[in-house]
Amino acid sequence: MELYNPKQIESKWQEKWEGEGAPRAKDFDSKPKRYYLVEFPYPSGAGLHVGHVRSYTALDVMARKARMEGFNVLYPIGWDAFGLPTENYAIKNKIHPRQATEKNIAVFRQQLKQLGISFDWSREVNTTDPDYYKWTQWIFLQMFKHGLAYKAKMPINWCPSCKIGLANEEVVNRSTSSGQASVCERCGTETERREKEQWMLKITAYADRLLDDLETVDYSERIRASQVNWIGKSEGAEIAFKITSGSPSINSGTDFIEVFTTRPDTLYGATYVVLAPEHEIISKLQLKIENWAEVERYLEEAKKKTEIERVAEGKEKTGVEIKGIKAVNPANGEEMPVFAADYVLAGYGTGAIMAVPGHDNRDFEFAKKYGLPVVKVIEEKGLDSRSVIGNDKKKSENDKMSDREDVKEVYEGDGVLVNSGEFDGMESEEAKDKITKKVGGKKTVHYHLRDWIFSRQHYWGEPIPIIYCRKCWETLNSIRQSADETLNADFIEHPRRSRDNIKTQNSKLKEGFDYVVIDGIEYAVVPVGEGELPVELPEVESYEPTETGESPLSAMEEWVKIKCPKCGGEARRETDTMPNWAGSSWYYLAYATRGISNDEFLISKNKEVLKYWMPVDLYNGGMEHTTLHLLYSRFWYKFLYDIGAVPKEVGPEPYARRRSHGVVLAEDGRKMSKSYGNVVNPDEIAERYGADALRLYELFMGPFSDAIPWSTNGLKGVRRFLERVWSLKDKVVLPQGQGLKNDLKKLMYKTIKKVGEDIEAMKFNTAVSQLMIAANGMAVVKELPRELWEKFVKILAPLAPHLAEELWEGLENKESVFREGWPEYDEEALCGETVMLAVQVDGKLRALVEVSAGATEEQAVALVREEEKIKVWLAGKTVRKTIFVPDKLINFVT
Ligand code: ANZ
Ligand code: ZN
Repeated sequence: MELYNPKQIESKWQEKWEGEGAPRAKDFDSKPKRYYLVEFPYPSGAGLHVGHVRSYTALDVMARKARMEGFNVLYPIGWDAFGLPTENYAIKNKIHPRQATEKNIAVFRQQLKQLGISFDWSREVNTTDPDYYKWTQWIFLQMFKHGLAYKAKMPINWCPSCKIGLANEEVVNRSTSSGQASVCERCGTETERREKEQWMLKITAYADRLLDDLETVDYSERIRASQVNWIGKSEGAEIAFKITSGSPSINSGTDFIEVFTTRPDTLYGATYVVLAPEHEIISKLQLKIENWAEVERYLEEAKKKTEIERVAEGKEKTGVEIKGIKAVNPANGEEMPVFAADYVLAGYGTGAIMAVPGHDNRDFEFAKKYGLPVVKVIEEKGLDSRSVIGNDKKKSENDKMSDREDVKEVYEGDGVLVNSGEFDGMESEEAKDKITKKVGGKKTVHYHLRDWIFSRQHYWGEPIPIIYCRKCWETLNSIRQSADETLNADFIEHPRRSRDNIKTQNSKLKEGFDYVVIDGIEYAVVPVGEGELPVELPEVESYEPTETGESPLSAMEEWVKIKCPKCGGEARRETDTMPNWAGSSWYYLAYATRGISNDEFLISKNKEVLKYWMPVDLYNGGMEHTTLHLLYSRFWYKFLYDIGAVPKEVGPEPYARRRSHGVVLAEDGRKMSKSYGNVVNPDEIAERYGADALRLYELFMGPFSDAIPWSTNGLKGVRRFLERVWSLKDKVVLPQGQGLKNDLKKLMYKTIKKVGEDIEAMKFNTAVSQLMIAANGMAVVKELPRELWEKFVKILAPLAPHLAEELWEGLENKESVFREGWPEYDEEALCGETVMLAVQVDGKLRALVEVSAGATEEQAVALVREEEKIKVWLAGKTVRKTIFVPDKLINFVT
């Protein structure tokens, strides 16, 4: 008997699939299309991860099956190749990042081919290819022209050692002696926050549509919920609190703090006001502040923390009272203290809150620490106040002060108002509106979603195609001055509201007045002409960031200096590059338009081909990309749709269905990591056990969306299964004489049905186990009819393609098994199948009843209760519980 030799089999078939056998998607083919998409990898130096294998194999199974079913399948792959790790590697090893990238891609490509993933390699894309990023830059220019790209001063994470601005994703959280700290990913130094002019993309303009359109797509619930949370739509009101000051001589009486609250119904319970440390009004009121030195010290401290640290749950709240000023509660005229505290964030709402410690946990913690009063103003419906207050003695209604001291628990829900003047007895929902109205508040909606910081001070990214021109600025300046006067007036009125800031910025952009200040000199912002794209990355000597934190490109004087495309004057280039989220925001369109000349990628003719392929039928990727990448790419797609780069017929969403695979953990249950030394290398596994074994094991390891630890035993089990399948071929008899043996035939039908349905439902683990059941069934017969064996090989093919091809060829077939149709099964034959169900009453066997196999509990109960024998035993009794084991047993507990 010939032994199963995957190495030989696999390299043989991989070679065949390279040439004529290569799977190709055909634009405009008359067959129905299927577009399967996996997140393209970042070609890191570490090579392919077993996590990639899980996702890529799963969709490979679906793609291969769909081809057999007669679909024109697009299953492409490419490289998301810009990014910091490659840049760091290049700096360390003194090679060009492009060289490092090419080397890594070659390794990845080889690895993927060795796994037998049926990608259409003719459509490969690479985000670092100038022909590709030309279009990434083109999209940026369109956004700029539509007022969606603007420059603003933003707080960034600054590494004082590397002298570089880091994006949030480049900062890691680490525990230090002083608690959690944010440190630089490169060097481990604690980061600070700094303000820097950055390019921003206005994703918030799409917040509502990104939220509402989730209704029109099929995303798993986990993914949908995390998108909803990330967008964080929050409806509430803005309410103004007047500021008074102890020294009336300098009190102009016109200062207000505007707060954003989702709970205006709790206004009577506000006992202090909190400002974010960055709130502009603090410095504006400096003259009135009695403890300025102390306040300033606190503001400095707050700068060192990241937002994540600031809002971390359970972290001790800090703050400082701003002495010398008070805020007036507009509902009851009570004066209350004002604090600066970093649990209030500058970038959300108005950057100021009214604190209601009786009904908000964060405020409660803070109030306890600083000895501030806590007032209960909401009573849970249907409870008396005793249980809410958590105190044993019930207070008399008008004993408000002592009520304040006794509140020990926070009630965050809605309810009925108390201690709220004329609103007592009203329900929260109604009171929200009425109180807002009474105090002249304004109903508003805020989103947790922020605009996207789009600048990076790195080399290895797409250059932002913008030019700064001094001469254009001078020409425009005279017009600008008059326009600016009105804009400035607006700006002074709402200095702290970033949204207004943005509006100002944008109206400037639209009118062509946008400018930046570089080293104290103003320049007009001029977009690079579309015909000049791509703006290619220049060759630089060093990829290290500059001393000032500017991008390495800024040191390239010959590249930076350029003639202004508008006036021909001396101008300079933007030296920031795009984040590595840029190229991945539209790559699914690049695959679909791959057959088109690069000059037309997103313009003109391609519309038809996009109509043909889009939307993506199924997009699978990591749960960790659910918020950033998935949201960013939906945003870019919607924008392209709005400007007509994507045809209307495709609809406003790029992905019809989105799923996520669970992480593959190490055998020890921890995350795989070089530092733990527990990384499983897919190459080594494929070498030792075979690619088919690796594929099948990762499909079999557990439910697709669950995190699963690696198990070498599990892998060995799968390998033994493949060996068993291999040995079955020796029992095949051809041609077969009489009809198939009935039970074997049924088993095969059942297997075809289950494997097919499970693959579509992405239940790969149960599909594999059904194949195992079938193999066991075939192992016990002496002769295996060829017809049956053929069916088995076909349904095995998408999962273990190498072995299936070899077995198919062994049946003297000339063509690939993937040219075959997906086998059918006889539904009726399956329906006819019956089993004997053991029926118990109170645990005692009372009858054996024949029911159709796979009957549900409901069906079985209905049938069984009609049986005379059972009727007798159940007469006069009530069934309290039914225990049902499908196809085996039913037990009535009375
Ligand atoms: C008073 C109040 C009473 C609040 C109460 C809550 C409960 P979401 O739902 O996340 O939008 N808040 C507003 N701006 C903030 C900022 N910049 N930083 C930190 N917290 C801020 O949360 C809205 C609530 O979070 C607002 O409603 C405000 O506290 C706080 F019983 O106002 B609330
Ligand atoms: Zn110019």
